[in-house]
Amino acid sequence: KQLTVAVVGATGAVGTAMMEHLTKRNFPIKQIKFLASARSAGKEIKFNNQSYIIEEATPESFKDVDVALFSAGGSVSAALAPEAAKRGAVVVDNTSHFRMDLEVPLVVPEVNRHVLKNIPKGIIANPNCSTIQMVAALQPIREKFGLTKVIVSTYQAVSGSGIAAIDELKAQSVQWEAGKNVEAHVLPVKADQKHYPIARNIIPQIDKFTDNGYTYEEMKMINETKKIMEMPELQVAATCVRVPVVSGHSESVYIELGQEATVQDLFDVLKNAPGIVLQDDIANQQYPMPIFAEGEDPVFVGRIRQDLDNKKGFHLWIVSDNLLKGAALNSIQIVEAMLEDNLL
Ligand code: A2P
Ligand code: 11C
Repeated sequence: KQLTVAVVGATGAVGTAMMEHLTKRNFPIKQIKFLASARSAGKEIKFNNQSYIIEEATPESFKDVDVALFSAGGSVSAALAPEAAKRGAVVVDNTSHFRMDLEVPLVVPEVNRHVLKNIPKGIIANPNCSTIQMVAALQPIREKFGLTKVIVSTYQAVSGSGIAAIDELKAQSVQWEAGKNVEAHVLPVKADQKHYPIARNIIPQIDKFTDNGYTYEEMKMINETKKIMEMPELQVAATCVRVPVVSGHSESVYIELGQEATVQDLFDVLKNAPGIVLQDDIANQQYPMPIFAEGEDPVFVGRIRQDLDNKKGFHLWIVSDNLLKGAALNSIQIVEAMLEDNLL
């Protein structure tokens, strides 16, 4: 089946990755349109060696669209995703806006593709990038050994915060080298009061703070993990940190299983898990790193160690390209899963 597709936020960091991956995966496209803000309307964009004109996203943009891939920010999704769904499009939304809505499935195909059977609002949510790579790696372990607790600290790349943050890291690196004043306008959060340099720094704030002292990013990891894994009872804690890496989120994850296991048991499970590459050979200094994960599809897992005090406890290091499995690729895989299951 060939689909008419709209990419909303086509000029952004995720939108660009979305376009590259639609081509790379030979996605069955009948027609495609590229939507962004009025600022970009009329500009040319290249897709699959052809030129297209970017259009401003409006409710009418979605007439006759089968699948709308949204990554233009929460407020754009809030306003336009229901309009797209009303016009018959299946929406895959990359923002956090609808994720915790009980009538919106939140999907990582390797974990819970079965929920795609029921899409009451015509909207499917793509989880937060740092959540996706973690649950993709934990699901096969959980299936075999159970899971009771997750404590994660993230090391997140600037591209998670969009093109402006990538530009800022690059500009600040040049400013440092030249001995100039380092200017910070974007990170940690464009809309928050203070901004700090990310070049030569790490920032323990991603998204704004909620009332309980955790940031929204941390609460997203906690709540989305429970929803996707269908484990409201799972104990989850997260600390989310921005590091001066362009793309590729890294995570140090401590887990407690439902039963005792060995490192070799976890190797065996992860070696055969879909979408996972086990990269754990310390004798040869093999472990996942963002510089090698950038541009790659899989979730890389390594540094697996048994906790020294708890035989059910394990430490893992999980790395994946946040713009790919964390965003564009997972969105495309959701549509591919629907096609395979005859849901479109
Ligand atoms: P534009 O380039 O026209 O501003 P990023 O996350 O990399 O910053 O990208 C954000 C994406 O969201 C861009 O494609 C941007 O388009 C798009 N966008 C921002 N505001 C709107 C809007 N009001 N309507 C549609 N797209 C928008
Ligand atoms: C980041 N994880 O790295 C964020 C970006 O909820 O979709 C994705 C935000 C979201 O900044």
